[in-house]
Amino acid sequence: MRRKANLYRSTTALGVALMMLMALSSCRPSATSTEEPDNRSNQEILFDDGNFAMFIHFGLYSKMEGEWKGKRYYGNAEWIKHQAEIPADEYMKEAASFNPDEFDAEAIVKLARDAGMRYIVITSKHHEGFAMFDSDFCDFNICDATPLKRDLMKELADACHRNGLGIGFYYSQWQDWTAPGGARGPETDAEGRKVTFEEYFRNKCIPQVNELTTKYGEIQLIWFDTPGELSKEASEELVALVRKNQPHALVSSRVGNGMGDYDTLNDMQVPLVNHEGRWEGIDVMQVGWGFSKFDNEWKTPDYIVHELVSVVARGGNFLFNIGPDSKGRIPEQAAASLRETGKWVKKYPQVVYGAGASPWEHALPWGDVVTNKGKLYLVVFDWPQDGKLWLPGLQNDVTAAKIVDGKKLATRKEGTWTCIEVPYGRPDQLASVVELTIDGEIAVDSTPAVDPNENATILPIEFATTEKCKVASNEWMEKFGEWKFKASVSGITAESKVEWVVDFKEPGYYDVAIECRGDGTTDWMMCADEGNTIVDRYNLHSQYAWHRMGWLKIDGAGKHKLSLSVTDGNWEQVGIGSISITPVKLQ
Ligand code: JFZ
Repeated sequence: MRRKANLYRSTTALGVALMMLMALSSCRPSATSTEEPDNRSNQEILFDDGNFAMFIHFGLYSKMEGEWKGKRYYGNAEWIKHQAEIPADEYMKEAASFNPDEFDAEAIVKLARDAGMRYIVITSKHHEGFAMFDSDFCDFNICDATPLKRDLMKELADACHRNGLGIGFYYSQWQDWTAPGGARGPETDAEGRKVTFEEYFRNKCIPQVNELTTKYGEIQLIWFDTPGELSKEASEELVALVRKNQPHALVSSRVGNGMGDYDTLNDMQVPLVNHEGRWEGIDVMQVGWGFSKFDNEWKTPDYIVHELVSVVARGGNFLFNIGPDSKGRIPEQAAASLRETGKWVKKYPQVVYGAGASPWEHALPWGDVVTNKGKLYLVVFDWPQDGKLWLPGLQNDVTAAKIVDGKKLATRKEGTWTCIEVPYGRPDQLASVVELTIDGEIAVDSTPAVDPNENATILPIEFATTEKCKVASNEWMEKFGEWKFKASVSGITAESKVEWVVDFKEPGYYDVAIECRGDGTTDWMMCADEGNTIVDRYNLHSQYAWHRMGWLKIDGAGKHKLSLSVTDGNWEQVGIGSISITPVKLQ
């Protein structure tokens, strides 16, 4: 059983009591269920211990599959009304020919189970305003406006309940592009009367959330989204409504105004260091959330496993999206990728279910670490070539080591390092798992360390300390809705300091490279605290790129401070993303 340090932001007395309980227990990373009662609701347990769930974007937009009037739209296919600027009345007419009669709730639930996922969250009404359930408060819904006339939310909720999965509903509470008064929706009704947001909220949003929380049995959560300019009172009212009807259901932080029971991080973002509290990382099978027939960038099992492990290792729960097509079918590529992911999860359940965050608090050069019942699980994505897996900073003695479901391994300590003797061939094509049993409470020095193998150790700017410059997160859209994030240092002057403290196992030469951007010629210098210095000159461009600085000499093993500076050139335009350090192997 896992306890997470929690920023439980419920306003109820129960919530406060729970928060205190969790804050207390979070000091004990490996409490077993016999030591203390588990007071968490089923929903909290599914979230905290399940760690892997399915997101489904399915709506009227799925009918278009990324195409409108013969034109292709890229990125978020669920935004096609907005992208193709389709007028509300024209868009609403599409419902008459939306017939996803191959939607098979049992098959979807089976796929989620095969993938190892513990609950499903489906869009019951996205920004387009179309309800995928039978609603008494707006006819623009799947039962009243389509030839199908099936309440697909009920079918999926029932199938989840029958098969022991949780069910949660996504509901777009602020944006409603077809309901008069909804954000980005028509400003007037059919009679030309001006309609306020308050009227939309009262007459559609609140009644529909009431339907979702009363008609579908016990639910896992309501996933509100894009709160926009929603008032604090409106967010409070939504939370109170969910609480009244479903006392144990969770509410996503995107209900707005700092409320909600857990944080949803930005799309496709895994934090670099452990994130406190109850939180969820989200990602998507294609580029967009709704199905697009033009999008072939299916995530591979390799990517999904890596992402899942990274989210769990940072302390979160992973919600991964698929989009059914216009007939309600799960695309074959999505199903195949998820099934393969599930095979891996079933082989290593202890790495996912009930697994806790990495004591290193960040990824390691070869992979990541999770904890479970006091044991350490090293998930290795880059299997070492020379039979030695190096673990930095573990202060405990290792009493046993093995490949999960495989042979025992020998380990030894070399200073602050633990060396695990591993076979040359990687045991698992996707990601291999090494189990360490250790003596006592886990104690780790999480200072970034250069991997002694020939892997490059990459140190993002988030691990540096900086002075007289600023670190900012840059975000940009690659395609419509495809967000990318990158932290970098800018505002550099001659006085700026950018420093990393890094642990080196051996003295010797290390090949250093810098990921940076700029405009034109710039001169660079890197100094190690022992006095060794290297310099170089680059002609930089607006895109981030790697530039090799070359061999830096480290005289003594252990922790060293590396300082990077720009000594000449167009400082204004310089941005620094990361550095990489690779041991130079010399006989
Ligand atoms: C929203 C929706 O607009 C989108 O269609 C999809 O449903 C997604 C899951 O959520 O998009 C967002 C919302 C918030 C951020 C990014 C995309 N964010 O905070 O980075």
